[in-house]
Amino acid sequence: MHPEQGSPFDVIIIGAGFAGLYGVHQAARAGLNVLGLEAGAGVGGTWYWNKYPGARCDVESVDYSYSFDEELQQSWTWTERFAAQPEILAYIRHVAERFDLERHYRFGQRVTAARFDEAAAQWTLRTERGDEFRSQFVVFATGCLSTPIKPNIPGIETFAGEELFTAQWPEQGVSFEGKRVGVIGTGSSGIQVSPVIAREAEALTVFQRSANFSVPVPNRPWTDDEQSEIRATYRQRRENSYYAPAATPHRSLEIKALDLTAEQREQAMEDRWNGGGVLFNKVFPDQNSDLAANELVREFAVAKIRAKVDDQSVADDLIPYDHPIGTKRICTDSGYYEMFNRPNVELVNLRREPIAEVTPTGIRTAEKFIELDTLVYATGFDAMTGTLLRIDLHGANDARLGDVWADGPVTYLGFGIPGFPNMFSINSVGTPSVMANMVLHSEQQLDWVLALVEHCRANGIRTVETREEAAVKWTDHLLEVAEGTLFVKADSWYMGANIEGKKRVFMPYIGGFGNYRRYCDEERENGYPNFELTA
Ligand code: NA7
Repeated sequence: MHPEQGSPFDVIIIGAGFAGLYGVHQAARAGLNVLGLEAGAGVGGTWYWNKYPGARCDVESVDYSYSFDEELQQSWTWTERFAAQPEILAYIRHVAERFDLERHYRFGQRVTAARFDEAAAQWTLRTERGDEFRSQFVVFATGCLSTPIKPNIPGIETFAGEELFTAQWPEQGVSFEGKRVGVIGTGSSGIQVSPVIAREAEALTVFQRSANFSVPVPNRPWTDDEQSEIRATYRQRRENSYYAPAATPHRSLEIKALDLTAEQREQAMEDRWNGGGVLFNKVFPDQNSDLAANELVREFAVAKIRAKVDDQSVADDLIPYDHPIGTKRICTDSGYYEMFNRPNVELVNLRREPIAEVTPTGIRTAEKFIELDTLVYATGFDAMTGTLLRIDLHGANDARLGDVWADGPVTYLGFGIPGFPNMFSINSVGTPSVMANMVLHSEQQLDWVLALVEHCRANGIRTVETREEAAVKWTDHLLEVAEGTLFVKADSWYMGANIEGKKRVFMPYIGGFGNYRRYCDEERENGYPNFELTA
């Protein structure tokens, strides 16, 4: 038991990823008695858990980093344009050390239950270890993609070889030399890890249920001149990002796809393809809302896949036919399609040849048996709601979050859930987090929440709770915005479609980070009219 457990904290922030760490830093700076709780043994969040070889961010390093401290951003040097996981984790550790943040945290403390006591206006959190912590406010900075899922395949528990999850990669790393490896899953994680395994393993079999689009990452070291230029113009770069659609300086072209000539379109797509996935997903302003515009982009990407793969029957299997391009997140790879030209790599199209069973020594499909020493699960996450719903979370009147959200998640601006006073969820359902640069998004989220906490403390307010009608209206609005796009046409994790029995509803706010931020600003500037503040 820690000595602090007895006395309540002003605020407990759960998670030591980009969001949680920033929140703890700003709360401590504001003089709040803050505690951080983290399930992992160290800081890093997503980048702590997803240590698989090949893991790399698709947002440029100089954007995917904190902006709140000019000295920090001037003194840190990103070596590569698109940072790999080890460098991002080193950066997060550097930030934790620089601002002495670990002293506020208890690590290895997974929160399993949370309950609001109305009489005391206090939250009690219980962890897996059985420890309890109390606070007036609680902030869930627990990540959008932080609950990995293991597929439900017959016989999977009988596999006697090595089992690995990309989202829980062993600290000490793994050797694939001389091994026969199977990778299940072809989203961002499977597409990044497979080429690395292929280079080392005796044989690699990729089990693909749905094909995805992937754009090669145009990674390279930053030159000294670029480093100087970035440092000189960093403030401006951030200004250009704070109200931008994806919280980076990059925007789509202003002219609609069909208003350009064929040559102009081709050139635009080529330029954006060469800029990486997060540029290619927004070449034209109408790309994600108009099927004809989308089809042009799709055809371009299909031609790229065909040009990379020698065997056109394999290329046929690698081309997605089930969703408009971009409505599932476009992946970022280093040699994924080319990998299928190697003699030691095989693609199994599970749509044509489903897995019949996993046995102790391999996988039997409808057509053959594949012997395996190692099975890698890159099978995704119970996205956005999964982590909160796995906590036994009770708000006012003992309401359980699982019941309140039985018909789908309802939030006001993502932060507030009606019936759950003094509780804030970060980068949640109803925010553009997963569509934007998560680091700037996290800064915005925590700044907003901590300003509200400060407002409460300055005005003697004991409880703050979002109004139900505001949450319903916001949730209707985000669905309405989504309905105007092609995103609702895909069976994506944005829609909850990757989890059996999960309510199918579009979860992120797709109207852009800048617009979302303006709604948040307005709420704050107007004195929080959509929250019930009780003295
Ligand atoms: P994703 O993108 O959810 O990918 C998971 C993959 O695993 C996807 O190809 C799934 O196919 C596949 N999957 C899941 N269950 C099964 C079963 N039972 N059998 C075969 N294949 C299966 O997760 P990632 O970790 O790659 O990426 C998540 C995000 O992280 C990404 O969007 C970026 O934002 C960063 P499906 O498509 O469901 O048919």
